[in-house]
Amino acid sequence: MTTLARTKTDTCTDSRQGPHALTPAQLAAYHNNGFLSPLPALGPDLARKVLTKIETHESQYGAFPSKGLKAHLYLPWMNEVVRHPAILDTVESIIGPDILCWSSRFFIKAPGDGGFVSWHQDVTYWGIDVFENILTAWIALSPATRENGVMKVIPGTHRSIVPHRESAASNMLLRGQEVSVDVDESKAVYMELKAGEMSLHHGLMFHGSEDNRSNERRVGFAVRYIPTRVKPLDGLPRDSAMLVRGTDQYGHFDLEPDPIGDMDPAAVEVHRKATATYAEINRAAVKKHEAMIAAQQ
Ligand SMILES: O=C(O)CCC(=O)C(=O)O
Repeated sequence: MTTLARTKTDTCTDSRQGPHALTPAQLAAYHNNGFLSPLPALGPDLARKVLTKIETHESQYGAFPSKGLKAHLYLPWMNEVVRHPAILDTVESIIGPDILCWSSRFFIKAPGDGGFVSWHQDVTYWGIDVFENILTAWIALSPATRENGVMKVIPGTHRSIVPHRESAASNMLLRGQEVSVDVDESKAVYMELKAGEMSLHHGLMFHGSEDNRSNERRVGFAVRYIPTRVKPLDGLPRDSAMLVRGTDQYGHFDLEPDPIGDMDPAAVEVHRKATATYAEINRAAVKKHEAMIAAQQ
């Protein structure tokens, strides 16, 4: 495996405030393993309400475009999820008090649809500094079980970066990317969650999931949080993100506005521009990371 210089996971100033702050033991486990699960997030009642809103939205507008990428930009009830205090208290413990929601997307698996997620590392295609302390809060809006294709991780894989290739058709990732190294499946930890709970995983963590063999829909919402100090890679189109806690003294990203109403036209336009820009960034970022990995081998 290609090992990068020490990531900033170890160097960030931990900030512990609010009732859902992590304990020192949980924080140590996160830094050591690269993930934490299960953790309280929305709770069962709010998770059920959000799921009902998603279903109503789908029945009105059809499936979310681009897997619901950044739906929090045009749906106030998804915006409330990315700003939920229990989630932000927990995230703050790891990345500090000044927090951007860089992105979000749904991972929805219908029974028997064959959708799976290959083993991959997130930050290799995000266009942001891979050395940084970046994480995903994966929020279960329905229960996530072994049978319905819960997310799995390989503990300790967040300390290095490996090359990726693009793979099979029913892969649910935007580019179908997967690590091009052998993965020891016997070490996989399956992060089962009740509706309203979440897991956290580091941006370099090897993770993936199998197909849904149950009779129920698995609905997950992955939210990507970064500290405001994180820099986009040089030479990419200017990216945007939403400030969800604290202040932004750096201005590395254009700050996205909160939506004022469901599908508000101005918010829909902000979303269209942000996702179009991200499509360009994603293509260019893959090439930059490949070049960086090759240079280190
Ligand atoms: O929901 C899944 O099965 C995979 C999620 C994932 O790959 C991610 O959050 O980056």
